[in-house]
Order: sequence, then structure tokens, then C-alpha cells
Amino acid sequence: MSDAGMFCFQCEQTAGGKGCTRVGVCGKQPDVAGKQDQLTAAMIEVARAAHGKAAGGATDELLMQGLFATVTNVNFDGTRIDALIAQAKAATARLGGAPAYDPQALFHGDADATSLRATLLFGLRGMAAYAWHAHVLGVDDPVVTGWHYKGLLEIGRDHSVEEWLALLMEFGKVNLTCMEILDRANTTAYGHPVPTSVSTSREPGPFIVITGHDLLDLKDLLEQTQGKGINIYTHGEMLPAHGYPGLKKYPHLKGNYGTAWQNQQKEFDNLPGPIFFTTNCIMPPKPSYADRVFTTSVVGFPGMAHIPTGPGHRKDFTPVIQKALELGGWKTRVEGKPLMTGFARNAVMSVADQVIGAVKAGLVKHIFLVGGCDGAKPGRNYYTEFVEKTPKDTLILTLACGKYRFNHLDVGSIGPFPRVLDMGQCNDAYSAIQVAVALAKAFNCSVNELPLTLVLSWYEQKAVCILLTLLALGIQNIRLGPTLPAFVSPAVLSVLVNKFGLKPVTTPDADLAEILKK
Ligand code: SF4
Ligand code: SF3
Repeated sequence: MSDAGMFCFQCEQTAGGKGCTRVGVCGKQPDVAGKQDQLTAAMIEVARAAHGKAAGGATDELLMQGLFATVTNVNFDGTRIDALIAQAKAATARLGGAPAYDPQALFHGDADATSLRATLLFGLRGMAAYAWHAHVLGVDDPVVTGWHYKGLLEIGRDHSVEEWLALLMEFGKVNLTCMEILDRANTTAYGHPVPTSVSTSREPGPFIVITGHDLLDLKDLLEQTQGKGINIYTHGEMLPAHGYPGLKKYPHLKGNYGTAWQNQQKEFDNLPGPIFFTTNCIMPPKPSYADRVFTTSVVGFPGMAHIPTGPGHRKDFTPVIQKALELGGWKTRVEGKPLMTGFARNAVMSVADQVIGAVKAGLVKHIFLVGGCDGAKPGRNYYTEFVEKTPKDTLILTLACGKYRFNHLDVGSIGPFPRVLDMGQCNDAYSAIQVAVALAKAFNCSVNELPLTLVLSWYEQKAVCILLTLLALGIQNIRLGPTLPAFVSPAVLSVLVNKFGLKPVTTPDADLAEILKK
């Protein structure tokens, strides 16, 4: 730890590609970074105290929330982290106590052990966020819930490199189950997404922008704004919500506003409507819109209004609604180009015969999954250029907020399909996996033998858990960018390269030439 007292290397924009030591590039202050490490240590103690016992639902929720709150760009509010630490200490005491864990031990010591410990911790945080979204919809899985304890317990232990790798692979499979239960929770609550054209036009009148991943928050907001003359616009990872029948049926779910998270300070500047943050990624709000920012659940930023969670995970959005009416919204209509979404697994599988036929007939030569997080680095133009340069006889599946790098491009269609198919949020990587498995079955080969290449972009911990799932499924030759994680040590990287053929992205031209050479 530096003199200034923080060390964080959990995200892709970490200072100098090594670690934030004075203040976070994201705006995280050293005291908050320290508290997040204390919270992690306190949760390791909970897991120790709960070992061999049934901890109970409240403790299950506490671990999910504590892990979720420490994902990048979720909670910058030290008092909220303090409250979670206090709850964790109380849970440990209630469970009979446990040996203390030193937060300094999390990211220090042998480089390879630190790298592997951090990888498991960051993946676990990402999974907890997904587990929480399923949980609020009433869907849990005992293995997933149990792994929040197991993962924390193992993070607090020493392991050989082989043991760490085995844990990471086990975790990757558990995260697949987590994405499966979230898929089940979402599709049970709102139906299977259907291909949907989403307006990006701005309509006159009061509105609320909702961002993040939590579909229950959107549903409740839509219910509570019905008939009030307020339009709802999705932002960032909320875009795929437009594809769900149970959400698109609301006529005041008007469209999508803005692009991915890193542009929010520009896009929300003087916005004449409130912005409601349901999950990551929140950036330090500028004074020009700080008075209209609302957070909820584990999301927090000092000084911003917070909508508390009531019984049954329900919320009262009255303050957000009042703010929308007070600000009045846009005065005139601004025309925007529509975006397509809703190509989740059910929509793609329902035309599986046509996709398979198109591949067999040579109409589709290759399928790319270009998915993952967006971010601020200029190198992320790679993904725009990559999609622009893909041959016209290739399909591009996409998911997560990285899609805003290219979802506005007109890259044409192949027969009935647009060439870019938006499968959903980052957690809808589950849909992409299901489609890949179905294609492999139809072609009687392994996923690695399909004309399919994964070109992923990462920023925060959800990408870490998804990558571990893909590796645990044996998927080879994934291209990862825009840069490799600072928490992957050279020795761990060589394992990932040798065992899984993981490749850092280079240039779109060189990567496309290599991928398509066969
Ligand atoms: Fe730095 Fe990223 Fe950690 Fe923020 S989350 S302190 S930018 S490494
Ligand atoms: Fe984006 Fe934050 Fe990761 Fe769900 S919203 S993908 S970065």
C-alpha cells in the first residue's frame, strides 16, 4: 500500500495499467478504497464464522450486497460501506465469531498468489451482482448462494497455483448457473425478449432516464409512472429491456438515451430530467446534474439522493417522479436513429434452422461475438473498427455496454438477419453460450471447432466472472482487450495463454486476418 493509503487494480482503467495508489481514476477516494478492503475482510470473517453452519437468509443477502457494493463504479459512499462492515461484524458475532482477516493480505504478498486471489475475488463480486438481480425476482440457487461463502473462505486461505486454478474453474461453472438463474428470473418475470426496434428520438415532456442492469427497478418505475405524462428512457445496460414483452408493453417506455457509462458526464450535463442509477456504472456526477441523480440498492455516491428498498425489494419512486415533473423535460422533439435489440437465445433459437442453413450454404462464413464492457480509453475504438471491417458475410453477436461502440453503424443484413444481433446485457452471455452450444450440436462438433470467435472487451468485475465461465467451459482462443488486467501476473498470463489460447487484441486488421485465414 502507498503512503496515501490505497491500492486498487480491479478495473481496466487502473492508473498506469498497474494500480491506483493515490486516488482512483474512477474518482474513488483512498478512504473508500480502504473501507472496501475492510468490508471484504469482514465478509471473509463471516464466511469463516458460517463454515459448517446454516447462516440464514439475512447473511446470504449481506454477502451478496457486500460483494456487489465493491464492484467498480457501484458505491463511492464511505458511510454506506461502513454500515455494511458493521452488519458483517454483527453477523460474525451472531455466528459465534471467527479468526480475524487482515485486509492488507488481500492484494499483497507473492505476485502469483495475489493475482489468483484477486481474480477469484473480482469474479465473485461480479457473480454476486447477477445473483442479486435474480434474488430480487425471487430466484436463488443454493450452489450460487453457497459459493459466496465458499469463495470468500477460500480467498482467505493460502493455496498452490494449481489449487487456485481449480477454484477458478469451479467458480466459472457456478457463475454459469448464476447467469442461468438470472436468465430464468428475467424471462419468467417479463417473457423472452423479441427482436425490437428501439427509438433514440427525444420526445417533448417530462422524463426519467434509468440506467444499470436491474429490470425489477425498471418494471416498478414503469408501473408507478403510468398515466402521469412521464416518459421513461433507458440508458447504457438498460437498452435490452426494450425487448422483453413484459416491459415493452408500457407505451411510456419511450426509447433509449445516450450511450455507454463513460459518456454520462457529457450526456447528463444539464439534462432536464432525473437519472436513476440501479447498478454500476456511476461516475462522479457534475454539478450541472447532481441535483437530479438518484441511486438505489447498493449503489451510492456521497450527497446524491437515494431511493430506499422497501419490503419485497419494492421502492417508492415519488421523489424521482416529482423531480421529473419539476424539471419539465425536453421542449422539442429530436429525431434519432433507431437501435435493434432483443436477439436473446429464444429469438435466435427460433430461427436456428435458418442460421444453420445460412452457415451450411456459405452465406454466413463466420460468427463473431463482440461483447463486453465499454470504457473511456481511446484504444476501445478497436471494437468499432473491428465490426466495421468484418466481411459482409459474417454475423456479429453482441452483448453488454461495449455494443455502443458499433450498434449505431449500418453494417447491413444477411437475409432476414441484421448483421449485428444484440443479445442483451453482460449477463446475457448466457444466451450466447446457449446459442454456441446449439450450433455445435447441429454441426456435430465442439464449440471450438465452430466458425465462431469471441472478441471480448472488459472493464469491471462482471466481465471477470463471464471470462472465467467461458474458460471453465473450455472455450479457446478468446481475444481480450483493450488491455489485459493489471491483476493478471506474467506467470498467470502464461497459463491463460498456454492452456486456453487467450490472446490480447492487436489491431482489427491483424486479428481479422488471423481469425479468417482458415
Ligand atoms: Fe482505480 Fe479502477 Fe480501482 Fe477505481 S476501480 S480505484 S479506477 S482500479
Ligand atoms: Fe458496462 Fe459498467 Fe461492464 Fe454489464 S455498465 S457491462 S462496464
